[in-house]
Amino acid sequence: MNAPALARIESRPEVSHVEMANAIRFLAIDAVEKAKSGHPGMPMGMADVATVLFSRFLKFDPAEPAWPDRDRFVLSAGHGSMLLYALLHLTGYAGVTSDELRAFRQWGSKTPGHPEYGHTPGVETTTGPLGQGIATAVGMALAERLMNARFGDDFVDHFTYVIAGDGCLMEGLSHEAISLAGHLRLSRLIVLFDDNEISIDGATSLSCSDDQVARFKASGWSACRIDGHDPEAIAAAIERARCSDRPSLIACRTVIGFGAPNRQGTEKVHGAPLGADEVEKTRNALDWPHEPFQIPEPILAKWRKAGARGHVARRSWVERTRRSCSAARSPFHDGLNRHLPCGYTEAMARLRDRFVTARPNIATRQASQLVIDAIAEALPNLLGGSADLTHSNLTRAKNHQPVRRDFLDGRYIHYGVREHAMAAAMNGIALHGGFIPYGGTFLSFADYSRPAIRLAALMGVRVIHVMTHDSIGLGEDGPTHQPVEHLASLRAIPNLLVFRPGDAVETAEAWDCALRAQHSPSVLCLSRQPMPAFRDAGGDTSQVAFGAYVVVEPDNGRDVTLIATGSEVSIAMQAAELLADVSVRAAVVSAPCFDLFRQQSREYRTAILGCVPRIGVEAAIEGDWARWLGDEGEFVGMTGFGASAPAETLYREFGITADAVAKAALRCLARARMTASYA
Ligand SMILES: Cc1ncc(C[n+]2csc(CCOP(=O)(O)OP(=O)(O)O)c2C)c(N)n1
Repeated sequence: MNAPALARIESRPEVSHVEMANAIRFLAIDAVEKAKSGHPGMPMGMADVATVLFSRFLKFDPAEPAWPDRDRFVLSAGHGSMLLYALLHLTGYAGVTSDELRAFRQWGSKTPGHPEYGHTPGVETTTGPLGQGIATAVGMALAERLMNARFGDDFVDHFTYVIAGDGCLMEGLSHEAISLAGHLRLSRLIVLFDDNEISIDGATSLSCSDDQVARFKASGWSACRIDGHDPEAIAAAIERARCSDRPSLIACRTVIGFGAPNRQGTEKVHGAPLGADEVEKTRNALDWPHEPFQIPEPILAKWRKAGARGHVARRSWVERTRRSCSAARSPFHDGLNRHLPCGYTEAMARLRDRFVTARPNIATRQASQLVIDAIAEALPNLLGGSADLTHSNLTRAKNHQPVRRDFLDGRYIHYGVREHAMAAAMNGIALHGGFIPYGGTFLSFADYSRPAIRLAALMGVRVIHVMTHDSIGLGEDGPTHQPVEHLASLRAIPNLLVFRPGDAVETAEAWDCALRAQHSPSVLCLSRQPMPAFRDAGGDTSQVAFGAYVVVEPDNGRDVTLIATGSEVSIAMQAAELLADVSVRAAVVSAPCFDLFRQQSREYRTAILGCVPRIGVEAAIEGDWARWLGDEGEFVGMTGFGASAPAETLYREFGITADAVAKAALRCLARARMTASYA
């Protein structure tokens, strides 16, 4: 805004807080009305809180939405998306125009039903599944403190603010998240709780009697309750929270649908348009005579001025960091930069060569441990962790010290038994920027983190899940711990790379693919049990990057192709030898990543799979194996849950053996011959 324009605005009578808040309310009302769907109640109720936060506290610059030292704002109650879109529009984010608000929830608009990261400027994370936002924000607030410990206040010094509703706090995930945040004393995390005592079914008293303030205090937070419609009370509470040495909850008592005479305070206003009659009455009640989507110029100007507040802070951050010596500046920018440094490429290549030469017969979880140790120094922004299974997942590098509330220089996070919060926090860490997070648990517990993994895939963030104990091969712990359907169900998530490497070389290559996948999360499914090495160098290119490749090719053509993943590749190789004994030429294909294989050209896929009967081998349910096997193929794997016994017994009893694979191949060949003779 130029100086004369500012001077004109300053000479006018002051625009009131109420007018600014009503601008949010009516943009939400009008957009939901036009879309004929959406959630007006929450934006109307939280408009006062949001106005105070965005006009007095939040450090942001709409001209540079990705400025690294901005405060993060997370709308955990994502159904109230119009609150966020209204704020982005009012404060001047270029992409969020009045036309975009008019196109709320419509095809191609920047204003989808729930906020989507990467889709709308100023949206820090995708929210909508309740509880995810607050847990993701814990990761952001943690990343902020870790970066601050490394680079100091000049580079990193910001807050993470969250608006969460009753629904977010009812979700179990919120408990894992607030417990972790309290334990780590994430003092830059401030949650504004929309304490309106209403959810979809009606009063929250129908299903919940928690004392949220006491609950948060018990988890090590500062917590208070205020009138969420009193701007000075809101401001004072935020001031106090900013000075706390703990994360803070501000329970803002609000009226859902504030201002709608017949609907406010009831569930009717949660998720449906008010209707023309009630909109009219609300306009009268709140003294807002303006046409739909019309914001009077002085009010818009006041909002734009609020949006321009952060410009100076950003400029001074740019100057400050530019002045710092390059020794501090380059690692900071290297961390934010998604590319991997040369040192990493060399360290990984050295380790791969070592594996090729030594051919270690080790579990892939052990190979993964060696990978982490080998690259940890070259990748200072690698941030490890485990949900209390460090010694099983083998996720901690020798030089990784644990993060503690009094040691934020650490590089390893003991997430505790909180798989879901770990996955969501890793999303927040990746979104914040500066780190590549990875975290471990057992593959069978992927279900505990699945909603956060799905969001990572939807957002396209690089988060690496190390999931060990990947099949019945874990043995005696039994069927509760033996994943059978997990590979299939994870493979069903779009944009999630699911790797199941079969030896040390493949494990190194899978890690490399995961680290290079800048816009996809990955799951590394790793074995508990050792298995024989089968890979030779195969040139310098990663074979895992192709998703599937030939490990054994008979000299004079193929009769059958045996396709396997992980620990079953060696079973397929033994089967190929059995078949050779009866003069059947079997190729063996290792398929460590279906998703990457699907991305290869049709020619490549056909060359690998061969135009012959195909047998799939995987100690898991069939899932979408038929895609690779066709109708003529057969699958050797699990058809139900596992059992408690030593691994060798389980493989034998469930019929996942070289003998079973060879027999399946012979059956397919016999069928193929019969079909040919009829034709
Ligand atoms: C995990 C999940 N479960 C269910 C829903 C559907 N849902 C959306 S809003 C909502 C009620 C939330 O209540 P509250 O947080 O109090 O929001 P308010 O009514 O105050 O807007 C529900 C159940 C969801 N979005 N996410």
